[in-house]
Amino acid sequence: MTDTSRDNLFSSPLGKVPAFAFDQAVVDVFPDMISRSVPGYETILAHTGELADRFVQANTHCYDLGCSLGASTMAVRQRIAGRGAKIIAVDNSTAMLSKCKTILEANADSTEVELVHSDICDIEISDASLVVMNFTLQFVPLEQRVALISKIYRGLNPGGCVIISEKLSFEPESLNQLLSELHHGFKRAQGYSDLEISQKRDSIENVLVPETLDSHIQRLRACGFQSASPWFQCFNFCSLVAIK
Ligand code: GEK
Repeated sequence: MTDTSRDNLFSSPLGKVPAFAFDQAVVDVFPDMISRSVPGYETILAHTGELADRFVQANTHCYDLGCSLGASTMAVRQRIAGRGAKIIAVDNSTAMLSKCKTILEANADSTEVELVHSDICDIEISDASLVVMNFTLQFVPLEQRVALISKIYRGLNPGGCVIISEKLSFEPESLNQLLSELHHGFKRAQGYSDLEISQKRDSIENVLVPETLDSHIQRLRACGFQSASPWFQCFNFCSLVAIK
């Protein structure tokens, strides 16, 4: 990895820390940022592929909602060759999508991938055997989350699967604090300084709004998913699977 792709966006004192945005500066360091910030990211990607292998049906649609640079799309694509399925990868950041296109073109594969520039709340979901939302729901305004999960439920074929990976919050606050400190310990071990950790936290506050595991499960059930469970958790990061 070259120095230019190392995430040092928050390494100097910024004075007033701006609200986090998925702009070109973030895109340029994104793979390094997400792998040093999200404990279990590689495991979640690998098992997104594993779940794709189990759930993706021939000639159906797979959705990668909040695809960023296409890491989840590629994890799925590697495991579903020859099924005639199509992956629809959606993101509302132009900078992300443009680099994602370059990366996907450099890693050509027989499975068709359609890149869509849109808010995931505005797209149609149909004939889906798999919907992946790896670390994206947390950026959707709280009041839009029920409608989004309901839309996913309606768009999935019976037996279809949604994967939702998220940062979690915890109750009571003392437990939230503990899990958050363990996460910060992980980031320190990955080479982030205390200044970087605290400025990133200020920047992402109010942009990334985490919920409790209970809230996720209850919403999934209320939207129709009777089968829903976390399959992975490390500190305050979790991945859930729900089946229609
Ligand atoms: C991965 N899944 O590497 N509509 C569309 N895109 C959105 C929206 C929205 N409403 N809100 C945020 N995004 C990826 C990682 S990153 C997670 C996902 C993170 C997009 C946003 O532009 C960004 O690309 C992505 O969701 C979240 O497996 O950075 O923590």
